[in-house]
Amino acid sequence: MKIRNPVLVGFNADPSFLRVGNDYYLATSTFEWFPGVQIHHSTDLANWETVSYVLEDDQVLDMTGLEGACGIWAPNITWSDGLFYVAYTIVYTNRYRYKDTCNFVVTAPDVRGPWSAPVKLSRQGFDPSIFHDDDGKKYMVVQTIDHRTSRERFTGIDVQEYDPVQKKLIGQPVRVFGGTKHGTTEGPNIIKKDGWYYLTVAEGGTEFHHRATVTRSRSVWGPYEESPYNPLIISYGQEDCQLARAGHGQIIQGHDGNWYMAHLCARPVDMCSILGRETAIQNICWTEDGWPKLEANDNAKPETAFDVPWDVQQRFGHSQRVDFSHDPLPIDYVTLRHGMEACGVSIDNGQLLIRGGFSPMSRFEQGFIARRQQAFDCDFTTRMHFEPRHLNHIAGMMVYYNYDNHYFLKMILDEQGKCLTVTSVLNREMEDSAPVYLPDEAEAVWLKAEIRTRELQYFYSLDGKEWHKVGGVLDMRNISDERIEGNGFTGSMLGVHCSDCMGDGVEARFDFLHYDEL
Ligand code: 6LW
Repeated sequence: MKIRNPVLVGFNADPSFLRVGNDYYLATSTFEWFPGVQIHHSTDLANWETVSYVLEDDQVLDMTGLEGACGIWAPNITWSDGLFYVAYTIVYTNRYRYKDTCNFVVTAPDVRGPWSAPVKLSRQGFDPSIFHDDDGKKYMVVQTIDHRTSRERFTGIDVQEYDPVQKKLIGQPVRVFGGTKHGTTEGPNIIKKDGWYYLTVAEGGTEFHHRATVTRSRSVWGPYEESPYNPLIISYGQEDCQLARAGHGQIIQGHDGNWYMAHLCARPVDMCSILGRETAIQNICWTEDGWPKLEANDNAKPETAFDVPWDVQQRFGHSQRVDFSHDPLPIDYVTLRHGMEACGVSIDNGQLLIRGGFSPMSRFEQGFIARRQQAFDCDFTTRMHFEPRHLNHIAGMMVYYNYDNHYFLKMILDEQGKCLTVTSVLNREMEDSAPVYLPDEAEAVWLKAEIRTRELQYFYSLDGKEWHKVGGVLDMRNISDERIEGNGFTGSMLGVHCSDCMGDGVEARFDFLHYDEL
């Protein structure tokens, strides 16, 4: 049976891949979004469901004031002796040569938790993974960085023993692999097969030159030699390649005995990854001389489908209507840097209630809740109850990349009355559309974002039937990794927001959120 890629669509980057029995897991990065570390589960490799987040407590994951694209990077999930291990990095500062990072590991008998208190591993580098050797020893494998301008910025992969009883790293870190000429060596993970330790890394940077490189050694301590078949996967330079940016992968053996790799990819529109970095799976075979390779072709080109030897019905689409009068909030909805409660978001009397926070350009107190855009063509609709008493009471709907890049359909009270306007923020440049005035008696207003690949048009309605445009057509390509200044690691998010820039306690209520893929 053929399974279509990507298997995780929309912002779902840096996959770590695990099988336990007949269950498959993927862990993906969450950056500044809360809760941290998303766990996806499948039994057939085709249909994946978000089953949990690892870091759900504000005390355990403190991202107060962190810049966009900081926070949780590249988690790694493994399993040993009845326990799941998740290693992850919190990136506090990411200012090119200097990075302030901290690497942690947590464990749990079930991916749904409860997870142990985080164990601090190290503060050098990022993308830690845990390797469980068959002699019972455990190791942290991590990428490293160098702040000297005379050196490569990413300096290679270190291995250090981890003692699960003392819950700390022991001995000294050993540099086991310096990376290849392609540089930006990151995302390391080790598997053991036929007496070889195979170290897979991402190289070339997560943009269009991204690739996966595989190496091996007879000892966990290296030295690791490069595969003659490298790269293991690469999109760059491939003809008619539907999955760009392929790299950052992990190989596992399926319950059928076949081998599979999950890896990062993107489907850019005019070189703009609007849906962010996604996750795909490829079939892996082993050469006679013991190297893993893509089964489908000799060019290491990512394929848009892979094979499994079992029957499967792949489900597509993520349309979802949440009616707060009877539905719980789905796991897909996330908040910025803090949990819902700290963000002033709650379900109250059958409505979603957002207590106003700081403006959407702040890194603090965001009265905002959002979900991923997971299809190029979709509508996002809500009905909002909001009574602005001031210009600085603001609420509405956002198509959001980060604080410096978003399109906000917002309601305010200006000198002439209650109105809707669209504010475009593109790399901090702000522009407002002409206000559209609402009748004073309008008690609720429907808001809609219509997204058609490159184009976004906002609408409002007073009855949910007759729709009127607000502002002009907006360019969705601006909501992408490539167009935003600085690191672009997330993707387009759709949500509802309330700002209280007076500080007098204004709030907005929403009856439903309807995300509808076409
Ligand atoms: C991540 C690194 C990477 O930590 O990008 O694509 C970084 N690979 O491994 C942020 O996602």
